[in-house]
Amino acid sequence: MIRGKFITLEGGEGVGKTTNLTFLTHYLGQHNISVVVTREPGGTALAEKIRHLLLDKDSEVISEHAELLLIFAARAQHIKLVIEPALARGDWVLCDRFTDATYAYQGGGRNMRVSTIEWLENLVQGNLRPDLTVLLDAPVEIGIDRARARGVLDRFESEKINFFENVRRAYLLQAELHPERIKLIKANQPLADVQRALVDVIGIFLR
Ligand code: Z5A
Repeated sequence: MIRGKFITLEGGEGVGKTTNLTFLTHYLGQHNISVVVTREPGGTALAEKIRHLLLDKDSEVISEHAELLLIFAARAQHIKLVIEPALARGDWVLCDRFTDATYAYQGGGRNMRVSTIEWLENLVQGNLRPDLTVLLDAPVEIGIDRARARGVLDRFESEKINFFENVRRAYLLQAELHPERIKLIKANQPLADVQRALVDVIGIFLR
């Protein structure tokens, strides 16, 4: 059995990850590829409970270490129950955010040490890394406006603009550090253009 591909979508608030994940799922379906669509934090019953704790705006103050460890606890569960079994049976996994989000939000946004994140990444993931990561990038105001248009903001979305600028910077640094894996697509262009770029990037795996 040929192992499936592990593809992640990343980017700040409202850049269009969910919209493009749906598009990509249909596109791969047309190529007869069996796809598991999932997200982080989340993807299993326990990990979804952790997601709820992390996004709850009315919770007690969550310490930065607690936040980081909860994210990796959810990830450990997600990898074991969903991601690894799917890849092993030959399915492709499309995941809305993964560990690049931890480098961006906890590393960039919360200013946590990169070496701590790396240590947890190695512990929880072993050798597992995405085969491809699409980074949707747009000026933070654009994404925030799109997210706010949706209504109630969660615990992350309630952060100040400076936080999101730091998140974006950390994402761009990840792309610079991993140019083979991370492909950047400008998200502040018409959706049809974003999706054309997405098809180009994914095409490498379909040949
Ligand atoms: N988090 C973390 O801190 N550390 C971690 O390791 C991980 C996560 C994994 C939950 O993520 C939170 O978890 C996240 C970081 C933290 N923080 N926040 N916030 P999430 O992925 O569930 O939440 P999100 O980033 O807020 O996703 P989102 O707001 O749903 O955005 P999106 O999926 O990127 O966008 P969308 O829903 O596809 O699009 C938003 C709107 O824009 C929608 O109306 C679209 O129709 C529209 N859109 C999309 N593309 C376009 C273009 N090109 N033009 C015009 N309009 C567009």
